[in-house]
Amino acid sequence: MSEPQRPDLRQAATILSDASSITVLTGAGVSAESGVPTFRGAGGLWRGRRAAELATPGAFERDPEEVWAFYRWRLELLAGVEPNPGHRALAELERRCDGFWLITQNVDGLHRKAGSVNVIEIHGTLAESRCTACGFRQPSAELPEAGLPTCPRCAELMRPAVVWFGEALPEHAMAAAREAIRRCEVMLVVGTSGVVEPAASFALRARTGGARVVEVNLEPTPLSRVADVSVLGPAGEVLPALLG
Ligand code: BJW
Ligand code: ZN
Repeated sequence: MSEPQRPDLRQAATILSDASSITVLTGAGVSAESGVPTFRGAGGLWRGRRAAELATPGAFERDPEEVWAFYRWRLELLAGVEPNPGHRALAELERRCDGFWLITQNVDGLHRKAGSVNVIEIHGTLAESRCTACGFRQPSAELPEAGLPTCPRCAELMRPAVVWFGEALPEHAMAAAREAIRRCEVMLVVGTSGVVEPAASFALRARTGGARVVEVNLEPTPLSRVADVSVLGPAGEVLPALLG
């Protein structure tokens, strides 16, 4: 891309370089170029099912075997993927910026793997599982490869330590996200469809608090109306170009 010529990219780069505090909100799109399927795009299907349909307490209650098969598939997939230039650009942005927070809806751990430090995982993490009864947490890598995993403490069913629809987000993560939104001069929103609450409201909240908003996505989203500038393009190309 010959981005320096693109006015949207130039404007976004200026907004970011003028800011002394930046909060980033990422979604599945930032990991798409690492080979991680998104939820709502063409690749968001598993055995003909929408990924978001399986990420629900109802699906787990009805058919825990199927939901665990879906998550085991994702864990296997994640074992073989690496951060892409978009993740690495965000880690570099953190190194350049005095105040920096990265709020992610992703559960894939790729931001930390890329070197980001101040990461707030509002939808939990696939790296851990927790007991449905006593809350005991265990690295997902230690789960048996087949069968329904049970708790080493109380023998009840384990589940992935992620946040499903209708479940509350972890309070410590929400508190950290609120603080990050309150303190930022600029919010950079990357690769999210902007339809899942509460994250879908973060950009508006930042804007109402006086922050400028930059969006990076392949296509316009409901958040584009809130953004000062939307840069259309793949995060793995746009984010490195934004840093210059
Ligand atoms: C690229 C790209 C490239 C592609 N470069 N871009 C208010 C109003 C209406 C409803 C609600 C409301 N408040 C709460 C709700 C209900 C619900 C909700 O929001 N529903 C809506 C869908 C209508 N929210 C909840 O239930 C949340 N809980 C809650 O609010 O609880 C309240 C409560 C309080 C007290 C007690 C009890 C309850 C929980 C939401 C949990 C979401 N969980 C999931 C699964 C996580 C685990 C897992 O991964 O398995 O999170 S669902 C799924 O969606 C996942 C994602 O993090 C999340 C967001 O998806 P994301 O990241 O935006 O991905 P996509 O695929 O949608 O979009 C990808 C984007 O990238 C696209 O725009 C592409 O164009 C772009 N892209 N390639 C740049 N290369
Ligand atoms: Zn237990």
